[in-house]
Amino acid sequence: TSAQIGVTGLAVMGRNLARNFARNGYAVAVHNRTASKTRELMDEFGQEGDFVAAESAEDFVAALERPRRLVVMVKAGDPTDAVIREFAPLLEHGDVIIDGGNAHFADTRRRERELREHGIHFVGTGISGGEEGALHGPSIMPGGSDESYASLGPMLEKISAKAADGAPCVTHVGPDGAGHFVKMVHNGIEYADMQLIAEAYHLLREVAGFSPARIAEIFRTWNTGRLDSYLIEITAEVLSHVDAATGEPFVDVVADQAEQKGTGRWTVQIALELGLPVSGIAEAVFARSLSGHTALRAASRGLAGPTPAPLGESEAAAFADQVEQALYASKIVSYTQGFHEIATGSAEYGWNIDLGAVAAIWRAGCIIRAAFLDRVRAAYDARPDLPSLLSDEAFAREIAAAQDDWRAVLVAATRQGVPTPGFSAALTYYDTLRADRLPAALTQGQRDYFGAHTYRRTDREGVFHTLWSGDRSEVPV
Ligand code: NBP
Repeated sequence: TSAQIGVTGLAVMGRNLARNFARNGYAVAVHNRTASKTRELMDEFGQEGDFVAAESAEDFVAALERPRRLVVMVKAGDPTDAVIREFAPLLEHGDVIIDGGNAHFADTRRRERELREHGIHFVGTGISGGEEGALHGPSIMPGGSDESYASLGPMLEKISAKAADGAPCVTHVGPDGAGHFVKMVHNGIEYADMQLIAEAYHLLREVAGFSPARIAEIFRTWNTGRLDSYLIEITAEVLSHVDAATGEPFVDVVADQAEQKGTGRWTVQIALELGLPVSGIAEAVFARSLSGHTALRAASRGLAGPTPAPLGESEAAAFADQVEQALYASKIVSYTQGFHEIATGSAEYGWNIDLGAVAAIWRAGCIIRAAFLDRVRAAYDARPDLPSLLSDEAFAREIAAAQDDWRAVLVAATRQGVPTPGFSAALTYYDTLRADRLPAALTQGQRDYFGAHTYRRTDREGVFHTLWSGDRSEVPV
């Protein structure tokens, strides 16, 4: 038999992706370093479609029709390089290696360059949606050459999630590392979305004094409006879950130390390198990190501060509406920052990424899927050179309507001592951008004072320095 596509690496993601291809009518070659996993897949799911099991790399490659298409779904990092080293010598000019793991885009750029020298296309592909997405339709973010997308695109379109309008959630993001870069920012935005939702929950719990079950109902209501999204939906599920062992709300028996695998951190690291203020995403990464500093938290528990006093019933219900406004406004800011990072990465690396198309392929399949993304897409489709999502008239109008409540929520949070790093960072970003004058002028004065770092003036062209330790006259530089 000759298979149209092959998948090597048959842990949860690879196995489900292979089954997804097979269910869509493709003949799929399957391979795994440990061959017993290949046999398990055949035993359990072999009936689902046209699979070709291969135990050796040679058999795997021989099973593929040309140009060969090999999907690599192994642990990101060194394992990906090991697999490439194993397979590349067996491949021929025009063959395509698709890396569906969570690779760092800089690694993808290096691998693409090295393989291109041997005439092999390397397609670094972001895949979001977890196990379920891989099986039933993920959001797919492929990078790489136009030629590789011509051969691969139709297959990816078939297995991808479909948005409500039927559009497949896959687009050719751009050359080399573009797909993995966009997947990285997707995960950064995911961190921010999750943090903002967590803060909304915390406020409803501590300031409004609601139970997890009641908060679950509030999230269910929000999920029928403009916040309609997968993450809001699962939040309601998690909050309404009761622990079987204790009968307590599940959220009260889980250790409050959030972990992370690293893609959110990459988003912030790269943003720092590119000089980009992704403060909301950074606060989300920091919030997870701080939650895990248990010794520091224990040592700080006795520090002074208010004890939240829950509101009365009618005030609490009104407060919940304000929290919805704060959450929505903060979400707009997170996406503003994330898309700014994609636009900047695209310019830096010459990827020419279509931001509207990125928003469109996140509408289904992935973790941040949301009704909201239709709006983001519309904003960029109307104006591809939009300087920022906040410059979109519709979003600006919504924030204008939300901002009083957004501020009121932060006042209440501050007064009651409930931490809101995400909401606060978002509002600070917003107020910074809209300010006529910033105290950065003073910062420049200080820098010039201690380090002769010079400054520019508002009224004249040129660069200047004041002789601070002399007669304080100004000299042009
Ligand atoms: P894992 O990340 O747990 O990787 C396990 C697979 O890697 C196994 O098939 C294993 O083979 C193979 N492997 C390793 Br480890 N080292 C290898 C080597 N040196 N040579 C060949 N194969 C090697 O699997 P996963 O959770 O399915 O994720 C796969 C990729 O998809 C990762 O990059 C992940 O970041 C990404 N991803 C995961 C999700 C998710 O929700 N889990 C979502 C989106 C993307 P063995 O069986 O022989 O040990």
